[in-house]
Amino acid sequence: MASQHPIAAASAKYPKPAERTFQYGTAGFRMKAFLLDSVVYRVGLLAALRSRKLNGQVIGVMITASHNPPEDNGVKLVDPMGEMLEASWETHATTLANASSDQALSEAYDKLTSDLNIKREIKARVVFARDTRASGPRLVSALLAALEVSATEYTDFKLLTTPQLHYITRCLNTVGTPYEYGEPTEQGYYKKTAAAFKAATGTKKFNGPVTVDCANGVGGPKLRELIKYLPSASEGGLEIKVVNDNVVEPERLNHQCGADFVKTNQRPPPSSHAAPLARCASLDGDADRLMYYFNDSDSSFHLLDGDRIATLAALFIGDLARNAGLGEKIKVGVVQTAYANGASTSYITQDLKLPVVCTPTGVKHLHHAATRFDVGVYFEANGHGTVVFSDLALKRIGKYEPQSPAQASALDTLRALTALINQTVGDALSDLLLVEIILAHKAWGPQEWHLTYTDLPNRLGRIEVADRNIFKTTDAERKLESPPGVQAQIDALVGKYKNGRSFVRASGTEDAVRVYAEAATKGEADDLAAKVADVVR
Ligand code: NG1
Ligand code: ZN
Repeated sequence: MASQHPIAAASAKYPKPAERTFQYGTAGFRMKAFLLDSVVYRVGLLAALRSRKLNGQVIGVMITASHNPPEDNGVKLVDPMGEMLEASWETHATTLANASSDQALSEAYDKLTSDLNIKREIKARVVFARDTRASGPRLVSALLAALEVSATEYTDFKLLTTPQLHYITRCLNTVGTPYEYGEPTEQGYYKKTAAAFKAATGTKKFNGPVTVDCANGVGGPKLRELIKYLPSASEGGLEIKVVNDNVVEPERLNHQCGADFVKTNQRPPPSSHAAPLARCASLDGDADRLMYYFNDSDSSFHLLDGDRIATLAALFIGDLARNAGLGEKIKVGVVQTAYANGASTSYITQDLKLPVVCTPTGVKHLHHAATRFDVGVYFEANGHGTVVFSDLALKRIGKYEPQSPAQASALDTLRALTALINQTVGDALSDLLLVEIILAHKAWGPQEWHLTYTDLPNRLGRIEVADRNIFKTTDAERKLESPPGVQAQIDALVGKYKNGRSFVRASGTEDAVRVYAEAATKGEADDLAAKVADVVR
């Protein structure tokens, strides 16, 4: 009998659960952790292929399920510049994950190797990390099996936030180039971020502490580490109070805390005892999402979500560019999804006079659209986002000779921000520092930030339907083209409400359909959402 293919032999320890179909979605593969061993093994194989295809550039593998409950886990690939995996390779990931047997897997692997013209002799290089979930170490062993059988050179970065792994991946692939991104280590990340934070702060003062809820995830220990590199409050630095950073009991991850809890429930974590007007923020389980919130003096709760962070960043960076004398040379634009509050979109176009682009849900779409601007600010309403600077913008910011002390000061701050902001992907830690810098420069508290515009009341619902795949959208998910006739019914309903807007789309991460509605009053938004939900059911 012919000896078994090594890929198939190693796969025998990680059998695919029968009758399961996997799909590489907006967040990679994500599900109950006990189902993931075969998926992670196969993703490891794909990482090796991707690295060989890209001439031995380093590919990242992150094991995390972000804001999902503790019993879930997930895995996703990071491309060389720290971006999400290129879309055409998502299909290859899905193909490998669904190969029905060890033998079928090795055949699919060989077929991809030849179809994609991948040269086996090129050295494959992979870096990986995980969040604090209990299933992480077990899934890492499945990944290691794949990296070893595919003769891949790898580095295990153990526990990292998702954005830290994106940062390290980009650093490794830019070493010795004109686009060098930083030192490719966790310490390098802290050093770069802290130095930029100090430079961007300048002589400005922080108005009291910020309390950060770390979702009992990996963001807790990493934020504590980052704080060691920042000036202390007694040295005039920012006081950061770290809460919900218990990673010893993994069942507490994302439980009654974290960015997703705050956004979904529109209230602070029950453990929060914040004083009126105190700045509070929440990270999600892998620290790529950030939510701000506060209670005003009447104890009413106000959320400062991704739309607010985007508008604040666009306002500040637009002003800095103008004040630095680069207003004509650097155009700022904002990218949102259909979930962005309509009031934020009006504020950007009418008050800030900046262009807005709407893309489908999923950071890869937003990121891609943002790279078309000189400075592209993108955030999902749920707090995932960042700012990307084009090469040309970086060059102009780097070379410009200021014509006055005022220009020099704005330019210094702008330069510091290009280093502070994690341009690879949304990063809650660097976004947190960005917000704090902006508030300090403007001498704003959360209330002044909140007063920039008034959110339209809105409602987000989740409906389970027999087959969510029949819901097909167009126009950046704002309109349904199927099932036929449904959009006309939605339009007729929307027309009856002042400032009404509503759309329906199938979730990419859950087996459900989401209904979003906004209108002039809370009662009307709820009513519109309920009526649209009835149409969909
Ligand atoms: P789906 O399930 O496709 O709506 C959710 C979020 C997205 C994005 C992805 C990936 C909402 C309404 N949707 O997508 O914004 O973050 O998860 O995690 O928040
Ligand atoms: Zn996340």
